[in-house]
Amino acid sequence: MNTVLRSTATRGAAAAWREQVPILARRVHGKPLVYLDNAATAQRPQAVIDAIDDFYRRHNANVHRGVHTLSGEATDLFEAAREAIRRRLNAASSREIVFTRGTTEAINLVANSFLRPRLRAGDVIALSHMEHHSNIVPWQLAAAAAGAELRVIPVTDDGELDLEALDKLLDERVRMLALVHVSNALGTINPVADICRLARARDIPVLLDGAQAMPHLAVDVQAIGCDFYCCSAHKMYGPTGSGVLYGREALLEAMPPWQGGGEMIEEVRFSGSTWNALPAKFEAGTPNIAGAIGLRAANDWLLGLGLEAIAAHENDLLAYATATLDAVPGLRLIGRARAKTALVTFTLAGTHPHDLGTLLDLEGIAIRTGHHCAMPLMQRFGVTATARASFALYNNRAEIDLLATALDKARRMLIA
Ligand code: C6P
Repeated sequence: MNTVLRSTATRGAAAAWREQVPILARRVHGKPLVYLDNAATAQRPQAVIDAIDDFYRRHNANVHRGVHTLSGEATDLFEAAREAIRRRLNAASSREIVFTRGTTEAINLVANSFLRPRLRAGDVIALSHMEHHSNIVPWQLAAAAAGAELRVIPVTDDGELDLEALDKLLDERVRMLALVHVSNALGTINPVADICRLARARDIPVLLDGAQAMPHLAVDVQAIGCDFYCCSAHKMYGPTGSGVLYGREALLEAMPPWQGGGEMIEEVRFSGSTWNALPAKFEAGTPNIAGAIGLRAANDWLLGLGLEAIAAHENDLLAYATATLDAVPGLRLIGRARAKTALVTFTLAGTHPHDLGTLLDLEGIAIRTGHHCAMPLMQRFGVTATARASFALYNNRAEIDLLATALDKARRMLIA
């Protein structure tokens, strides 16, 4: 199929995908909702809403605890969700899939349980200038406790990692490399498999923050060669408060628990306790059962639509948005990496991003404005805030046209 026919076909499919997401039929300030804040959280398809509804209506019970029928059903659904995510990530075993509250909790788990016991004064944790605060602060806390330091991989003017600098920076003092797979503020897709190869040759463990990768890309943790991979259900059309830590089994096995409570133990005596097998060792307390079931439904939905078809459509949206916004007078796009997901970050001369966001909201258009939980990156580009439009599989070119028109209108109003 030639490119024009292919992009027309994917646009047709995207129209059908959109109909499966009920909230997109909403109006805001009397205008049809144009939801372009998908990197903050994506909207849920009916399939996810139904899966959670069905769980609470028909199967709700605690997991791994009861001998009764409902508990067995809930446990089966919960563990089936784990297996679905194992398959999605191509992890070697479901023991390597730990359910968490999201990416943030997954990173904190690794910083506390894996790194802290190994970290000594003078050690180095390497991370990049494009990290989300969730992939900075937990390492900062661990470094402060041990007298270790952070070392930052620079980002180029186009918003790519400086790979030459990265190569030099990974020396024998580095105990951990923590890196974002896809930047939430730039859209940059980092060459994580190459970087993991480099790190592995130097025995440096790698954690990848996959929060913004999972809605858009196929992810194979074995092919990438990372030690840890983290993601959040709500960025991939699933519920909030649910996410995953993938960890290589040998590493998870050697790590102490980081939270104590029910389910993570094998035996408890006042003289001391022993730990449950993986992954229960890291899942203290009643887990977010409906969250895991919703995550599985979201993942099934994504795979059912087809990751390749989604990528084709989103690449079309990115190219269209870049060309359209480049034509808006005074607009500065930040981040022009060669490999990007469908996300544009920008400033508009003479306007503050928050004013833009407010005026766009009056047109029914939802974007995110501010520092995007990436303050160091904002500093790198000499801004305190930007506006960000992040696209999902259900967005379309017409919405990008509406965005450009609304930006132009806002610009005239704000600089008048
Ligand atoms: N970024 C954004 O608008 P949680 O909150 O744990 O689900 O995800 C945190 C997180 C970690 N890493 C990256 C790359 C992220 O993008 C996020 C969340 C949202 O960009 C909310 S700040």
